[in-house]
Amino acid sequence: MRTDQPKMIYLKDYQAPEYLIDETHLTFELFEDHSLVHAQLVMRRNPERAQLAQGGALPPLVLDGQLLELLSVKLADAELTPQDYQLTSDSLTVQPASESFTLDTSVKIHPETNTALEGLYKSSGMFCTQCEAEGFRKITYYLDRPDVMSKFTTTVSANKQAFPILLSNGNLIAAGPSEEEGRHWATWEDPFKKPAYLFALVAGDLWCIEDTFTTMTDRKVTLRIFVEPENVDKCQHAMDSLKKSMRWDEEVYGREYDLDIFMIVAVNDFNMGAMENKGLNIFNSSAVLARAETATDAAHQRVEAIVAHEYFHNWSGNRVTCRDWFQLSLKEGFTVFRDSGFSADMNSATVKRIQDVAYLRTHQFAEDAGPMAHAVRPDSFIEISNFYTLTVYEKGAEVVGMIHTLLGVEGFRKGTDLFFERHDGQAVTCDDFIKAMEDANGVDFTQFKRWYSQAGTPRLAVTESYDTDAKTYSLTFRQSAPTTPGQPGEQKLPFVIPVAMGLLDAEGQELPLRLQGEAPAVNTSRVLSVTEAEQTFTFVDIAEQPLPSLLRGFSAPVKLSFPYNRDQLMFLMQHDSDGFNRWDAGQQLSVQVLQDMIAQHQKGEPLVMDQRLITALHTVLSDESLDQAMVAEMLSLPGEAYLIEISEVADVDAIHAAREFARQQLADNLSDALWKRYQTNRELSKQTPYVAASEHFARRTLQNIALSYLMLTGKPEVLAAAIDQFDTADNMTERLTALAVLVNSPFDAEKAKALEVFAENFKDNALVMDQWFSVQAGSTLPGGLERVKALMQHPAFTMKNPNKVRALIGAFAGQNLINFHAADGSGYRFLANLVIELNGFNPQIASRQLAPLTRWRKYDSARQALMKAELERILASGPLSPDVYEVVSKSLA
Ligand code: B3K
Ligand code: ZN
Repeated sequence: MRTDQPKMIYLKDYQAPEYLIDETHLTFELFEDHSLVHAQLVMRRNPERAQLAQGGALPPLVLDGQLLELLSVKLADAELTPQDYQLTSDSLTVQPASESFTLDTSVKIHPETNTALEGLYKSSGMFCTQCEAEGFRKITYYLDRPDVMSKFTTTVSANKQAFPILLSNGNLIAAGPSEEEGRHWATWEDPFKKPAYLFALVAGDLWCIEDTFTTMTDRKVTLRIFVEPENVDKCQHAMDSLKKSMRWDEEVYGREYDLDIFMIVAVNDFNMGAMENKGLNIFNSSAVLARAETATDAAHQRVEAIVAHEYFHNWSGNRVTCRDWFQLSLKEGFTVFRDSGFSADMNSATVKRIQDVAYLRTHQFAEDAGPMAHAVRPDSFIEISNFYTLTVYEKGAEVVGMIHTLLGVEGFRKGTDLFFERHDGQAVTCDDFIKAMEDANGVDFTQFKRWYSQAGTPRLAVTESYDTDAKTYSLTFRQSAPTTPGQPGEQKLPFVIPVAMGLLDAEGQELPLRLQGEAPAVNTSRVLSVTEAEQTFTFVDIAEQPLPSLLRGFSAPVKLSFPYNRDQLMFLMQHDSDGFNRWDAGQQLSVQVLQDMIAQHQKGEPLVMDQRLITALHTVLSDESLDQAMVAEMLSLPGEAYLIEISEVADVDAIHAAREFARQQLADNLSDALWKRYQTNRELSKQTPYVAASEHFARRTLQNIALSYLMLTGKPEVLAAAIDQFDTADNMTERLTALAVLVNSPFDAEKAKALEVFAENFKDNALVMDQWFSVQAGSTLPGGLERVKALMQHPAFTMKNPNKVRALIGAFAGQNLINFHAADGSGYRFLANLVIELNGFNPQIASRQLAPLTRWRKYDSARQALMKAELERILASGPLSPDVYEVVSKSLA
């Protein structure tokens, strides 16, 4: 860990590298108590920089390297002595004597004690790597930056019995026994140039499932998924997802896979979901393993989406990569947009959109309003690992989605085709992406590009006016942007905001949309491009006062407001032709109703719920023609985290009380309809073998949400149904929901029994035990912190495994808001202690877990003081990793 004050790095300081690496030849010798890495780099002066320097002496070569024990350096075949080079804690500097040369280094490293899970490390006995963003420098001295792209050849040697499988990127070109007894080796060659962050190595005792995929040009690709032997029965869903992804990327983007083999390896200790290393993706086992008995429907969908995401990176990220890490959204925003399109096509597109938007509004909007707010293309950072954010990923995907909306399907495809063709094999910028979109379509996106540089969620306030005599209807849009760190709101320039919309008449029919000055219209849905701070659009031939449906499909990541009354929202819930907006009308109605009750609670008044919400949801529940997944989404009230996000000052107690009261009211008033839906679907679940497919997911989702409401009625037949579902379900989706409703219920004996039975049955399955931890960490019943502390003593829990930390600590601080925000500050103290502990061995996870404390400005003054004091305590706790230092210091600024 560095102890000196971490440095801020700026985009404006970017300079191309002085040297390039054409070939990288690596040899790894893996041992139990250390590993040796030999690197031979075939290098030359970067002609671009040489030209700028106009002759002159050759600049020094500064290689990145951290936590490496240097054993030897050879420059142009001559052994160097310590007088010939400079070594610091993060660099090795040598002085080349010619424009082209080779550099050989040997280093000793310690994967067996690497707890940060970055670089080369060991997980459950196997060796694996994680190099993005700057982990390769913990493996060998290198130009560890994405604009240095090289061809890699990698030889790995290890004990044959313990590590029968030796993998790296590309194709296997040779393998054999080592001279040393009991060891063997394998050599892999990757024909594609790549930056070091895409390097991967795996050595372990793994089994695999194998399949093939025939590409659009009839090439046969071998597909292998490697896992620990006991998990080989849980890979089929990932394999199916991979094949679907490969076909979809050919059909939708014209992208074909390029190597003869594609491999996925599942590892248990992993800081995030997965990593797109060229030809050798490394995955958190939670993002690979899925079968009915052990993984929920949501987990199946997550596996499908992550397999697709990483596979899609082969083009958006690997073939065309980022020039520097400020451009991260070039690959991440675009690839999230691509995986969302894939998931939408594989499942219900509307439901996928609803889920993405609910997530964005709850979490990304909160980030955008907090101390770490940054633009989609940030202009500075201390630690790049802190910028793998919801803004770069999800808002970045929304920005790409707006380009898609503005250009249409065909125009967008022309743009991506040009982008891939023009920049194949290059490291480029977000501007290059936009330029390809512009050039392919003959459009000017100069103003649109503000989405990449201005942070914060824009507000868009809309008002209407109807002229009865002229039969014209006008919508006026006023946009504004909030102040974010380093960017005053008043200095921000107007965004281009595509507003997809329609107008409904009193019967709910959609009206033809003709703007003043246009030819007569046929379309009833269109996209208005709002480009000015204030802008009015006037529609003609509007025979009666219409009701607008705005921002259909959430066509821009903004906070739109329109003064709808509750009857109008109920009308939109029933009649809007846009499914997303039907759901959103329901959410807006719920928010209004909940906000009434939040105010009542704050005034100490008894809570009274507007009965219209019950009526509206009764209508939804009774409509058997609706997609069941859609019914389930509409029945779900806005979450507490979202209600906090939209509050000026969040009153956690009032929000929790109001929402719980609303759930109880809905349960009591809709219990007949819910019970009917529950029983029908539960019967079907009993009769149908588990299938991981859209309509089955939909049926089980509605069944489960019905059960969670019904449980609030406390009726004995519901308790019996929950117990039966827990005992007899053939799949984790039903079993886990049954467990969750019991855990959140007052039936202590039944709860205890279910928890015990579950733990006994699944004690050997770490991923299932993660779910067991999460369900308990999320229980909002009093005493949450004590339960979590007790669970940390459970033999299945360890702080060293990121999945466990997320399952227990992350779920508590992120989802169990009423307990985490306990007025005495105990939740904050608990989290701060854990962050301090995690900082010592896994800075990335420490920094992630810290997020809830950074939002301190959102709460009442007493809680603000408590949260701030904990942040200050972390800052004073000793030498901090750059990761934690950056987040804490920015939060306190
Ligand atoms: N590219 C990786 C993320 C790497 C995070 C490094 N701290 C996974 C993904 O987005 O596909
Ligand atoms: Zn990604």
